[in-house]
Amino acid sequence: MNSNYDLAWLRYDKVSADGAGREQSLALQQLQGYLSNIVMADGVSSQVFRTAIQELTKGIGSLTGEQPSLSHTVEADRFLAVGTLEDTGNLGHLPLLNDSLEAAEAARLGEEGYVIREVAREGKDYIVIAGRTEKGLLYGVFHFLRLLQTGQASEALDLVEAPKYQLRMVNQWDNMDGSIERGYAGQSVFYQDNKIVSDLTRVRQYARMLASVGINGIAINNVNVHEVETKLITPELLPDVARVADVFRDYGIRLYLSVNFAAPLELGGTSTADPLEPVVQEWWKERAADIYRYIADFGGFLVKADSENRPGPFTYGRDHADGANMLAEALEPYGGLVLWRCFVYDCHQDWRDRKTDRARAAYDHFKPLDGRFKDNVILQIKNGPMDFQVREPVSPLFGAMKQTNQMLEFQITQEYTGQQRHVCYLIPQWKEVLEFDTLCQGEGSKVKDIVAGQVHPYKYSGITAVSSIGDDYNWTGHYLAQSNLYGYGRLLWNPELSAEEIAEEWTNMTFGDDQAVVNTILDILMESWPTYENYTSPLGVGWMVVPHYHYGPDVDGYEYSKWGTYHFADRDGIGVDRTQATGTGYSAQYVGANAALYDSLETCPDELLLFFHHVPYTHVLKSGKTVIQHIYDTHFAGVEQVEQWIVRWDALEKDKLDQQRYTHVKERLLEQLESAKHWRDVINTYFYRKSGIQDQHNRVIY
Ligand code: GCW
Repeated sequence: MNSNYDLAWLRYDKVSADGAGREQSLALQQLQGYLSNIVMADGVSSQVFRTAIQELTKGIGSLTGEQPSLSHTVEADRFLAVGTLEDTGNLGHLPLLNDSLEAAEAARLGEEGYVIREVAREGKDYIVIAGRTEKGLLYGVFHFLRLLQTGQASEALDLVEAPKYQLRMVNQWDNMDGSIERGYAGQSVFYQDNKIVSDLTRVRQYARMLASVGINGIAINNVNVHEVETKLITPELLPDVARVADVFRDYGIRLYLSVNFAAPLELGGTSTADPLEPVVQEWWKERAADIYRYIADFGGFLVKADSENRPGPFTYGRDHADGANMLAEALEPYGGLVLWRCFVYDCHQDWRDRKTDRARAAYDHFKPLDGRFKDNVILQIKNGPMDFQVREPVSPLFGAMKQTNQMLEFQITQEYTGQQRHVCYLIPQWKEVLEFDTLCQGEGSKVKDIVAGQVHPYKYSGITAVSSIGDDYNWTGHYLAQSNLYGYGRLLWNPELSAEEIAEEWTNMTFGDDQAVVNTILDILMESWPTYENYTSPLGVGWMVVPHYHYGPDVDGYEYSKWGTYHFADRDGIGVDRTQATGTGYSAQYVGANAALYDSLETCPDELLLFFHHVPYTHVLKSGKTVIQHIYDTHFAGVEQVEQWIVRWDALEKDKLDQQRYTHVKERLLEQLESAKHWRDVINTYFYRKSGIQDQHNRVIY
């Protein structure tokens, strides 16, 4: 494993009074008096508290070039006060905050929120960073450092923050041989040679990065649980898993494991994995007892069952509620959760079968089970009904189950969005998903509120995502792809932040505040998702990628396969008829006006047209263009956009950016350009040959 790493957005580059970083340094100068003394409230001492203090001293030390002093007593007139409201909250005889905190604010803090506020008392003037708990304090510290880094801190600070979501997780698809399923940034930082690595330095650094954006849970192994990984829940490997849990605990992050549903059969010598067999139930209870002996705060199990050839309850004629509940019962005495994935579909479909529709699968399997799951089960649902395509509708399963906890699954790793060779900033896509109004309880039943348990009163809910990191020096393969990991955490903390705000924060923290650099990067990020969509598969139809590998175009790669991912292009038209009258009826899984919107050719939004309808190439879009002309135009435009980015990158003064990052990004942009041209020419040529229709602008099509 590569043990060298970039500090990502936690660089804390020292800010000087001139040149780059001027904005920050002005803010720092104002705060100088406060920053040199940190006073800790009495009574707090946990490991997370120590982490918070370490982060604060390290961050301030690095940003100002001066190590702050640390004490329990108030000597200076100005200082930074840190503590928790749960404990005594006193600074000697001075109150930390309690009496300046309104009851309503205090209630809003919850378990993980914090206050940052200037307090003036008895001739002392101090900035307080306080959480209700140590975890809240840790998040408050990272927020404060972010304000310093981005030049937004001032002495008039006054803010109260709490996360929108209860579970804010990442899922590693790491295997113990060191490979990462759909990983595009090197090998695993967790495993090597079928063992958990002994040096956890990079894991610790990863924990810092995650905690700095508020992540509080991690599943550390691939949902496809292979032979060796099946043993992670046994005493043979638990001591090592516990070492990893210790690292994450220091940063307020709970550890989860993906489990193999057939584990009792494969490891335990039982003759079945039937969830209703007492011997199987007993086996899982014993494993739970083992796990909690090693990891008292273990989060729970993540399960991919009856999905893409993984074992599951269907083998025994049982359903997913039977399967999930059996595991939930084993974890229940310890407060553990079962995160049960809904990515269940027929991956052995006959392409000739026009009735089966993979998009329908999750809803068809799970909706009828509403009310049958135990309350420590959470259904984990991918954002769309297919599989993390550049454009998909939102899964109609969100909100469709009133009595079953739900959480949302995004994909940070760019499996279908350029594999971290192309820039594709995904926050705008995720925001569209979160803002989608399902109408499940009438208007205003948005996905963002459903998965916060604010539409139906779920006991557990939240958001998770497949991580994008590996042991590459820069963590994410493409340096600019760090923005997706950063932005993911920020969005989960506060989904009201705009994609631009998040991008700007990240860019400032990572690249400083040179306006030309910041503007160039910001523009590239903000244009990147629509650009990627432009030169890849059109109008929501998806796929058209090289099978299995999923990078680069292969229009018919999946067309005659078993995977249920078709576009049905012929000489007259293209698209999947998912309407109620003549298609698969998928559109009826949406509620009321949404079902009608997608079902009708007149109202269906352009960008999803081919997801829901099969239309002639001459069909006129709302944009006024025909489908075929749209395909040609967007594919030419997509390539031109990437060309423009390269022009802008070249125009940056090289000394404003370090050579390493400058050249790296340039190389990736050049690769993206080549790939985009390939996409353009393959797609345009394919549809020109199918349809025989000329480009109105007579551009080169082969
Ligand atoms: O999109 C598919 C990926 C698989 C992945 C699966 C899943 C972990 O191509 O590699 O398996 O999704 O989400 O389970």
